[in-house]
Amino acid sequence: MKKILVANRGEIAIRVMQTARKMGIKTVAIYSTVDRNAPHVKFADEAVCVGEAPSSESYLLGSKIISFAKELNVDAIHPGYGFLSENADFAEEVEKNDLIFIGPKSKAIKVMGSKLAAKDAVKAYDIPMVPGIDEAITDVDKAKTIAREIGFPILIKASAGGGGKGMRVVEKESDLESQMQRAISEAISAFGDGSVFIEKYVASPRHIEIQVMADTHGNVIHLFERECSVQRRHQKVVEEAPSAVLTADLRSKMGEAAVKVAKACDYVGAGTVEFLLDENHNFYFLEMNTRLQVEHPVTELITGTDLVELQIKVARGEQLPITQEDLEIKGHALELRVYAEDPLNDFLPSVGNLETYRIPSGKGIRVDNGFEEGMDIPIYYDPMLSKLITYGKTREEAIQLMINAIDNYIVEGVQTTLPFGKFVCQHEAFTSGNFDTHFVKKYYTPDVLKLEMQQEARIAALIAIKQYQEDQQKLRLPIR
Ligand code: MV4
Repeated sequence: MKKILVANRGEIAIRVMQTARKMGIKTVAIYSTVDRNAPHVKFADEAVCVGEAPSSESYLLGSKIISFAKELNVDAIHPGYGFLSENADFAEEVEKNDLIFIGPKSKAIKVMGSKLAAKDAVKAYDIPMVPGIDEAITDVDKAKTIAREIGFPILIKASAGGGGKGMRVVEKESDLESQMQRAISEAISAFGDGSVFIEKYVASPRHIEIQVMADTHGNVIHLFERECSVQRRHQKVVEEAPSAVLTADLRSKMGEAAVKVAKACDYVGAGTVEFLLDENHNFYFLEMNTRLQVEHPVTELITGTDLVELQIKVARGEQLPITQEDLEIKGHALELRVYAEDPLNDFLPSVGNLETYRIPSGKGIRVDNGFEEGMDIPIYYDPMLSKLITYGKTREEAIQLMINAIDNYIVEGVQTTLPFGKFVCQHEAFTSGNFDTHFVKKYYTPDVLKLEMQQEARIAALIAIKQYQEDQQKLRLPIR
């Protein structure tokens, strides 16, 4: 494998290319017209424009990307996350064109892309699942019978949904029929598939996911958990590894379950098995993501692995170079997704120019960055600028490192989620580890953040005045 085309942009494109370069593999970047001068284009050995700014006219044009890959004698394509990374047809077309898809086989993508097919595949492996019905429901009376058995509140979920899309909470039986009809029609319009099913609603869960890695020789390992409960409208904002609440016993049970899920779909490559953990520490299989996830760096830091390197080795047909016994958790890692969004304005995208853009560095700080000072934030794509990751011996150290790193992350010209990240890291519910997926809804309001930002501004002003007065003393000039 001499040359890899990275079918992505931003921080993940650079991150994948960095590992390819470390392995002596040449890289090809693709870009849209608006990304012509983007850092991932400059970083690659070669680059090719695949079309206009809208993703549908560039980064999502699978066949066009494949034809460029063949023209440039590429051996493999890495999809990153998002875009085509979980598109089974793309994976199939890549392989049909004698290129290596750095990811799972299209069959595994298909199975795990349907929540019902995923449940079907894993149920033979005795994996704990949320009580409910594991087949598409069309008959309201049957739905009512099942709902009565499992008890309200229940959740109606779209089988083709994911990441919170196509989910509706139903509190009482009288709402069931109308909510089911809406869920079905929404699923048809959003996913082209109206299959819905119901589950018992787990009221205050933590969102815990297990990283798995499988090779083509039957070896499947897990690389422990990531806690992803701090989310805003199903968008993860802060992730960490390990979780603050998992016991060794729970970790081993969830790891074992995740490995079984991977085996259930003959998984190859890097994947993530999502679980809910309820207040009584019962865990339930939710779904499997068949891609390298945004938050993978926290796993790399606590295990000392490079997951992209493992992906490439597996794609080359090699055996995994590590066994389960080789792996242990060392230290604690925290990740903040830095979005060009305004936390004081309902996290709406903050469009503009990165007039000032200085990223922090130092021991225990990693920034997977996709932007440079002076760049405009394109409106066409996910507004994530970077991932700020800190690593310490303990969770407390990682949190303090994160707070300091946020203070040293200087961005002017757009608003970012950096102040929100600091709010999270300083909140008692977070620092105590006593939080769940409702953290943001429970504790965050723009006013709380405004107050904190004003207090900080006041302190900064007082420091500046004190410094000025001291300087004046030294210069012994009369204070004007
Ligand atoms: C659930 C749940 C509670 N009960 N299923 C969210 C997206 C997808 N990964 C599955 N998710 C959930 N499924 C049952 N039966 C809670 C979540 C969930 C969540 C729900 C609402 C708001 C934020 C959430 C964050 C993570 C998980």
